[in-house]
Amino acid sequence: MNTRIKQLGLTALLGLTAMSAAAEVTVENAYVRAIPPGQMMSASFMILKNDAPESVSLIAGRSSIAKSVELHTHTNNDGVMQMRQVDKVDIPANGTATLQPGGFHIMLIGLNKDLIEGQEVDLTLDFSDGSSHVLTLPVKKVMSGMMHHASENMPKNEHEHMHHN
Ligand SMILES: [Cu+2]
Repeated sequence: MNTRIKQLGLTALLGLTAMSAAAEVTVENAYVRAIPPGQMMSASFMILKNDAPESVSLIAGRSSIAKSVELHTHTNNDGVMQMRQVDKVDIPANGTATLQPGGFHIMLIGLNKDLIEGQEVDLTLDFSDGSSHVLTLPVKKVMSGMMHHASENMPKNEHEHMHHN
C-alpha cells in the first residue's frame, strides 16, 4: 500500500514535468517586413499562442542578419505614434499575443543585408519559461501601421499613389 502511494506520487510528479515541458508557445503567421535597399532596420510580426495554464513572456530574440533584436511597442503620444522598447511581451494563460504593425513588434536593428520579398530570415525567440524557438521566417511586403493609419482617410487614387512610392 505504501509503495503504491509512492508510485502514484511519482507518476503525478512525472505528469507535472511532462506538462510544464509541453507548456510551449506556438508561433503563427510570422514574417519579417521587406525593406527598401539601404535601410538598416526591419521588424517581425506574428501571433504567439500560449496553451499553458500560466502566462509566459517573450523576453528576447536574436538573428544572424541583425546586430541586435529588440522588443518594441507603439505608443500614441498626443496623436504621434512612437516606438518604444519593452522588456517583454506577455502572452496570457491560454491566450495569444499579437505582434502587428502599429503595436508590439520585434525590431531587427543593424541589418547586414537587404530584405527582399521571398527571402527567408532566421529568428530565435527566448521565452520566460526557459524555452526558445528557432524560426525561419518569410520576408513579406507590408505597409507600416503609421502609413496605414495616415492613408485611411485618403481618396482611393492617393492611397494607390502611396503604395507605389
Ligand atoms: Cu520598433
